[in-house]
Amino acid sequence: MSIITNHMPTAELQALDAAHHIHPFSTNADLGRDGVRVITRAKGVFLTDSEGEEILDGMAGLWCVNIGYGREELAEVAARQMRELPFYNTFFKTTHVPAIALAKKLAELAPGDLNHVFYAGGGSEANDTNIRLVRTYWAEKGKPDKNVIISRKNAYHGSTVGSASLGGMAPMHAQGGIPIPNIHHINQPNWWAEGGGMSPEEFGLARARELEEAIQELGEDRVAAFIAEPVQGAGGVIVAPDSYWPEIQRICDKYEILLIADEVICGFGRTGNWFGSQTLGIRPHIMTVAKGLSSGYAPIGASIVCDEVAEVIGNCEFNHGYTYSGHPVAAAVALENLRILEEEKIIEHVRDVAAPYLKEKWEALVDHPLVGEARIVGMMGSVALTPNKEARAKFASEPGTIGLICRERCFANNLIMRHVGDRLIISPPLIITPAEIDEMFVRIRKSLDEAHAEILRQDLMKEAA
Ligand code: PXG
Repeated sequence: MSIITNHMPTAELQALDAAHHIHPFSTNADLGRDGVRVITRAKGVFLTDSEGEEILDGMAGLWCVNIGYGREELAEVAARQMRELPFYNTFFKTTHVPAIALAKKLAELAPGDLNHVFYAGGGSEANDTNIRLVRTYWAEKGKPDKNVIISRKNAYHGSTVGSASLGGMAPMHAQGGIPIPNIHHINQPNWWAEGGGMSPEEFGLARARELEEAIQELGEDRVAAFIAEPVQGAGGVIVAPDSYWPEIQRICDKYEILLIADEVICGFGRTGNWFGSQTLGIRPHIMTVAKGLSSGYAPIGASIVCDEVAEVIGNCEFNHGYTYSGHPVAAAVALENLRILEEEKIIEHVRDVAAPYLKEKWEALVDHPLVGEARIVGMMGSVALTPNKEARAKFASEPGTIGLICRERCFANNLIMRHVGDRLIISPPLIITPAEIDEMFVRIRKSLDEAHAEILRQDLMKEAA
């Protein structure tokens, strides 16, 4: 068998990739146009590709490499755990030390009485668990019809059948026969795009009250849970107006609706606290976690569940579980990642150093001719691109055209920054230093200037009718 190494020519790797590798959320045409980028190694906040280019990773991998790349300790823990116990399951009255230790640590870190952990392989699986968990909870309490889960349009909760049904991404719902029944979507609190003539505060209240209206319409006895990301990530880093979350909390309390906070992106320091729920003042019954739980070094996710839900679920046999629930290597790696986050005071670094510095520079981007609003919470930010700031106008071009031009300039300048439609987003590793933030902004500003010149050259600086 031939061995594929980092030392093969890029073109050969690209050809093999094109021949055999199906990529998520990609068309062959997109991948083939100028070839995929082959990443070979990484250290700190920098990636290296097969051409030897050093790329500043403004997305922390995929919102996950919170402690940065290249931490030997995690490699060592993984190797040690593989030698000692590479696998054992957690079914059939069995457990192992990494699963126990990580569950105890998560119970300590999680707010309130979120003291119980059901493991999964990632965020999508954990959200699938949540669907079955909340429905089983209400069925056990004698309310089997209390099985509707309310979610939001433009939310992202994963790619499995269940989690994609929870998500509110229309292009995902257009494929593969989803959503599953009894998932109901309300509108998102995206003031910039959808706020019309309302103030952000009025709009936040109005959007939160859609939850109450939905509960009243569906019937209180039908609604099991509401799920939301504290800050919508993949939807474009949409930060709700301040009035939104207190009203959502009031409504969930009033109607006895289980609140699920999807912390897959917001968890483990991203917003300046251990969890986004703490930053936004939310009291969830269940939190979905993944990504930053292991800083992406091993695939692992979990549902962290409050005492009451865990007790009721424990009274029945919850017929649910994954081979890799609590995988010992992944759990050991996650535990070491949490040790580093805690002992190196990375969340304090975010709160006191990195996030305030990033915020100042990020919000100053509104002086750029392409940028309408700049929003940021902790280490996740977005800007809305617009041809007319005062009118909060959209571009006349196909949505995403302008965002893609900007992203391509970022890539060309060795900066990974994403676009979601005509929003640009960042979510760098939490360990980024002020000097690295300075370097990131040199690249951001250069990329935006080049994109602006290109947009003018193509005569695209035009408002939609
Ligand atoms: N919930 C949230 C809030 C997420 O962001 C998931 C669940 C699913 O997790 P897994 O581990 O199954 O992928 C996610 C994942 C993007 C992008 O384009 C975002 C995610 C995944 C892939 C792409 O921003 N988030």
